[in-house]
Amino acid sequence: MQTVFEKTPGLTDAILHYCPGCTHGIIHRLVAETLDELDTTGRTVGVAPVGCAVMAYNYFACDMVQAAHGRAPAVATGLKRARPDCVVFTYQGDGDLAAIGTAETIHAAARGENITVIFVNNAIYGMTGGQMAPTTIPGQVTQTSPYGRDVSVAGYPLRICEILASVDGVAYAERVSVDSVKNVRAAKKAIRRAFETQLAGRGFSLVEVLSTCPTNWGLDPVQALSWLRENMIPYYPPGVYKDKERDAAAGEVSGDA
Ligand SMILES: Cc1ncc(C[n+]2csc(CCOP(=O)(O)OP(=O)(O)O)c2C)c(N)n1
Ligand code: SF4
Repeated sequence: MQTVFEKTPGLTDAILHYCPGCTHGIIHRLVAETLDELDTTGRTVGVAPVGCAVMAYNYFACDMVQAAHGRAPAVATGLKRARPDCVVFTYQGDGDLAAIGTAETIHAAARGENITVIFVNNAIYGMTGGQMAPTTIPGQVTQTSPYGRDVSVAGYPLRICEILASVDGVAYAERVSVDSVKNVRAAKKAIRRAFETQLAGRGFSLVEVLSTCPTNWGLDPVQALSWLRENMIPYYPPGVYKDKERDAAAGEVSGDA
């Protein structure tokens, strides 16, 4: 029988524990495939977060470390400084990166640490039961905002790519989505660009991936993709928010999406 599709060797044989329709699995695949294509899996160290991706250390076929809530960019900083020959990435949810880990994220970015951050934005705390996250969009119903997020009480969501684009140490920041084949392909391209940025020693790179949480959104997998498309994409527009190298080549100061 002819094989038409194979698991990338950058992922182990462990069976993913994610809920049906959760796009964490797609994002794992894109990261692992990219590391394989760049021939760097053997010298990569990934940092797993808390949250649903805590067990990422079981899935990536590279060395992995697990960091306490939000501390992944700080752990990655140590790893990269100790072993600059290694490719170092963090894989973090929005609760991990944009709530308790805000300081680690901003300061690693400000220092221009030569690491790559894969930021999975599903607008909710997934693992702990669907509480409101800093990325929960206005009006969105969660366990802790049962009448919808009220910005007069809970404040406004954080747009991480837009924030990081203003930080000088950031070399590359792009937002992508994995709601369609076309967008998955674009996400792969962005992830590759982020790792290439690190390999070229240009500094901090981040890819924000708009992702689903069908379980805590209370939707089936197909409805969850539609919800992402109709609600998250308008609030979090995909695009390249910063690419220092591209901007320098074009003679610009900084790029917009
Ligand atoms: C230091 C610390 N504080 C809090 C927690 C509890 N906790 C575990 S997962 C999680 C939320 C994770 O949400 P997110 O980062 O959005 O990831 P997702 O599960 O949605 O992929 C929290 C608060 C923890 N494990 N460690
Ligand atoms: S709870 Fe949400 S984010 Fe976590 S695995 Fe399930 S669908 Fe994915």
